[in-house]
Amino acid sequence: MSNSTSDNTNTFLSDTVRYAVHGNVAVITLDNPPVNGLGDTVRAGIYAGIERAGDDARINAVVLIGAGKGFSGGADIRQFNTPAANAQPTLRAVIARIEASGKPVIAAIHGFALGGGLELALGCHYRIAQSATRLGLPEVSLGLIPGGGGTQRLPRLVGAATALSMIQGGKPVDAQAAQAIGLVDALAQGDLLDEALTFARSCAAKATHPVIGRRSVDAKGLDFNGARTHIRAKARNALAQGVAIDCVEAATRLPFEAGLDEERRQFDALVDGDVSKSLRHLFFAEKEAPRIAGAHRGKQAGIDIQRIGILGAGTMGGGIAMACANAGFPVVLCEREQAALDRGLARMRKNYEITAAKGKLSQDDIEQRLGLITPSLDLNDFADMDLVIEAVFEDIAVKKDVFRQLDAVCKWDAILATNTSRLNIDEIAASIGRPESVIGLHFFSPANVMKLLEVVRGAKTRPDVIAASMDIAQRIGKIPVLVGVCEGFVGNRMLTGYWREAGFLLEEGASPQQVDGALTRFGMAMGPLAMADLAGMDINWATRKRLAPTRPAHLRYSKVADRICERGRFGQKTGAGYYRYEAGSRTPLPDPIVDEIIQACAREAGIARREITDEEIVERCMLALVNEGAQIIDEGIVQRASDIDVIYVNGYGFPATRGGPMFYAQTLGLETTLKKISDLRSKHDEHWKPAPLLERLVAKGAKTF
Ligand code: T1G
Repeated sequence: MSNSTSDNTNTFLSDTVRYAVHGNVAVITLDNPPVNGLGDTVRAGIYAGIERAGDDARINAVVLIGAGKGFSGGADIRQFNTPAANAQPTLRAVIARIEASGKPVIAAIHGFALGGGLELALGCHYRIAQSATRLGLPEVSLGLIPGGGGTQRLPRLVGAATALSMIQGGKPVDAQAAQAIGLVDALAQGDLLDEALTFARSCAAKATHPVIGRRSVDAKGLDFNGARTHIRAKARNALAQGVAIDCVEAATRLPFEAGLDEERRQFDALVDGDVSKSLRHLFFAEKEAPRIAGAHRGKQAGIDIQRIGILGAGTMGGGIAMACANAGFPVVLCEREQAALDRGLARMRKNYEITAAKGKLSQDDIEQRLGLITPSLDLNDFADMDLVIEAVFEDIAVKKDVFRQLDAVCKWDAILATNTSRLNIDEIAASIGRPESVIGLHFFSPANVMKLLEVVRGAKTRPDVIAASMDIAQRIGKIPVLVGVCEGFVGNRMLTGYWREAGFLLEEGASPQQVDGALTRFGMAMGPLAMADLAGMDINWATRKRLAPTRPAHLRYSKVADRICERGRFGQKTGAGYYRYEAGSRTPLPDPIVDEIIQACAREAGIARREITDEEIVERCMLALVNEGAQIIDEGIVQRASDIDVIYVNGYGFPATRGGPMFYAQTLGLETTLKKISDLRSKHDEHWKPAPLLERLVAKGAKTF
């Protein structure tokens, strides 16, 4: 007979926590969708439930269980830096109340117990988990450490070495692994509540119940300083990793309560810091980015993409084919000639072999993935494709011709996508009879690695084509951001001002290595000039020449990049650009030839070179990004400001620890940002005309875009 029959005491302890009595066991249910975040009402409800069970003589055990898809996803991240986060009872107080309960409290875990959710479970006397459960302390990914006792309890339960690995790495373990290390006491095979009630009754029969806080820590063989040296300095969570090590070390030398105090002190410093605020901003921004504003949440009916065709087996086409194959999608990869196809296939195999050499892929994996890619020399093989992505030469005439051929070959409801990085999607769409089926899928090189995908909606692109494109992007492991048509879409459009300022700073006195050094010290993965060399300077040179007739004559223009290109120096691909490169090396080396070009341009422009500070380099390059970003938001090219942050962090090496260009401006303060831009306008020229949106926001005292 099921022993989970409830009697009539099923009541709400708070808006988000329910209480029920099953025979002699009280059941406290967390019911705070979507992930049972441990917000203030959840904490208050649990506390009240433990009190009530303690006062009820009928009760001799308590089960704590989560409603919905998991036990608890941890503290309510949205409440951090608000009064609610520290509203009583705090998580520490709730856990202390559980530990003080004379009646055993059993955490019944399904789905996930993460962050504070696992800390809550660690405060319980016992833990039972369903097999398909993830248990972990991922706080470092948010620039935090466990702040609910995890750095003190986990080492006492599973040993300091295992605890340090889980906390510093932030990776969850499954229930079987959790049981193996002693993190859970039992696994539930059937109905979790039923088995938890039975388990609770067996626990209640024991004379005493384990309280983790009373245990000592086994720190044998742990080298905390060694762990510190292994932190990758550029890692977005490097700061939090270091603090996590400090707190686990504190667990090995401080009394328990003092260890909790030290953890709290360190947590409070991190949660108030800009790094964690930036990472938490990105956590939500990356979840929001793939959503189409105003569209119904969840899986939408409509175009179901199963078969993908890719035209062009070059670097981009091959990378896109690998991304699709990596996600298990069959791909038809078409080229005009066998040699190009063979080169593409060989490049893909080589890329996979490199990954395999690092132990991340087996030979079988490689064959399985390459087996999903069907080479073709016949465009008619695209006849049944649900989605065709062209990645041919970046020239509008070539693209239009390709689309005319696809229009003739592909089934009527196929989505026809271009991988162009900046050509006008509307112009391409207008060249065929079904513009509503045309969309831009701007992958970033290497397409099998970079997560960002700019999904460019044309003026006539159908909503279901957009929805299907955003969906397939996620299914192949990308973070799609929906953008509108403009010169350079979002990422590349913002680069224009960024590179403009870099060029001006060179003429005014900085060297390429100083410009790049200042920005990499700021946190950029790569400086703008080294990035230009990597991307290939010829592409932007062609764009500047195409746009030259439209360039306002009264605005300053740096000729440095053009002069470098005129010498056939296109960057790494030619062995020289802003820097020179030894044969076979990608290391940028200062080149006196470029210094001479810069000095000649400065002389021509009548610029007296001067000492340039890193601070000026960072300010001008960053604010150029921000000002253009504000204009992009104002034009509706993006759905939301945070989409720009997602684009720059995931596609352009912007430091996640600063949250993206727009979040960085918010951290500076919009008023300060506007003042700095206005000052630059007075010093330089109309390039620095503040974006009207920024002026409007500051005028009304807004703190965010
Ligand atoms: N707080 C607030 N909102 C959260 C949240 C959280 N902890 N976790 C998820 N959400 C939102 C998410 O933004 C989305 O919202 C919705 O819930 C569904 O999420 C004190 C300090 C739990 C595995 O880092 O890993 O505890 O966009 O789509 O795929 O020591 O969410 O729908 O409006 O991801 O089923 C530590 C983060 C917090 C876990 C569920 N915890 N979350 O995945 O759903 S800090 C975490 C996740 C902490 C303590 C410390 C996943 C999930 P919306 P979803 P899912």
